[in-house]
Parts: sequence; C-alpha cells; structure tokens
Amino acid sequence: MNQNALKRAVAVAAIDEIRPLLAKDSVIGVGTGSTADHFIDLLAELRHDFQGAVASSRASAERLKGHGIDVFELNHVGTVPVYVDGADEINPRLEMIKGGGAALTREKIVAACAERFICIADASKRVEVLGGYPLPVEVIPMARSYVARELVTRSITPVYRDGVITDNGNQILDCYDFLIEEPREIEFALNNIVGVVTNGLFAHRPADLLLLGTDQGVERLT
Ligand code: ABF
Repeated sequence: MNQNALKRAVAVAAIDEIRPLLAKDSVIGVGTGSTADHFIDLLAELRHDFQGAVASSRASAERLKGHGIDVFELNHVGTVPVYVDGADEINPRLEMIKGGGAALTREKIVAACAERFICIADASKRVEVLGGYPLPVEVIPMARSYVARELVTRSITPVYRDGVITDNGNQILDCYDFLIEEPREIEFALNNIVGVVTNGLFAHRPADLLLLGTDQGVERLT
C-alpha cells in the first residue's frame, strides 16, 4: 500500500477506536497533518454522534467546520476524552517527535488535556531512537538567534524554518544532528532555554495508543 493508503487505513482504525467513546456531549481533540486530515474527513460521518471538537491548528479547525463539525475553544471545554493526532516519529515507548506541521505547541496543549491520546501513523514514522527527523522548537521571534546560539553550544545544529509563522505568532528552529536517547530529559532541557515556547518532543506525555499502518494491516501498539 502507498503511504496515503496507510494513512487512510489508520484513520479508519481511529474512527473504530473512538466510536464507543462518543456521547452527544463529547468534545474530542483533533490533531494536524495529512493523517489527521483523513481522520477529520471520516469524522464527518459521525458528526451527529458527538458535540464537536477542539482543534490543534487553525487549518484543522477550518477543515472540521467545512464538514459541519462544531469547533470549541479549549478554555471552554477543559479535558477531552480522546485526542487523535499524527506524528513525525514515534519510538517503542510511544514517545514522539511532532511539529513538522508547525502545530507542536497547540498539539502538546490539547494532548495534555486529553484522557487518551491516540497516535495515528504510517509505518515510516516508527523508529527505535528519535532524532532522525529534525526536532522542531517553537521560539519567541525576538529570541530566535539567542536560542539558536544556545542550541549550538549543546552541539545541536539549528535551522530556521524560513517563512513559517505558527498559529501563535512564533517561529520554528529545526534541530538536526542529534539522536535522542533520553527524550524526557531533552524535552525538559530544551524547554528551559529562555525564549523557547516548547519543543516537538512528546515524552512527558507520550501517546497511550499507536495505530500503525503497515502493509500487513493496522497494528495496535500500547
Ligand atoms: C502532526 O502530525 C504534526 O505534529 C506532525 O508533523 C504531523 C505528521 O504529519 P503527517 O500526518 O502529514 O505525516 O501532528
């Protein structure tokens, strides 16, 4: 199966996974990216079975609204029973690198408010050790050069994602040249650099379930 077909397959599996969780007053968390887009498109068929969604990006919010699904502000919702989102990389402990789509901060916020985080990904995202994919770091614009210098002192190669402004009005540095053997420690350390909003490591709050699309079918990994 090609990658798009694998993404579609895991989105179908996610719909089957959340169907029993839905109630008329449910507001669910919905992620960002092409795999999440498949999920959103399939969610349209269930729109009368739940109240609405909290989106991790403006792009996903618009896609949800386009399907007639009500979108809520997280401050008006509190917790969500489930959050479904993709990833750029995921390891055997379901720790992830996310943020290739520049939505990492809102994704991490919604994930923090979710009782259950279901990651949907094709097999190409599965790795033993995180870091092959450049780690996105969202920074306050005025601090971009300072954070870049601090990363260099840690033997990390930061590359400014030119032309990208996040939904929060910030910028992204993509960090190359380091394999992440201790994701939890690195997540904390990078977030402590002044000017960093957050980084794309989801280790302190990993996924609870991975639906992995493979040529042999969708694997459920916890
Ligand atoms: C999103 O999923 C981002 O964090 C990540 O970059 C993206 C993966 O994109 P895709 O599903 O298009 O491969 O949550």
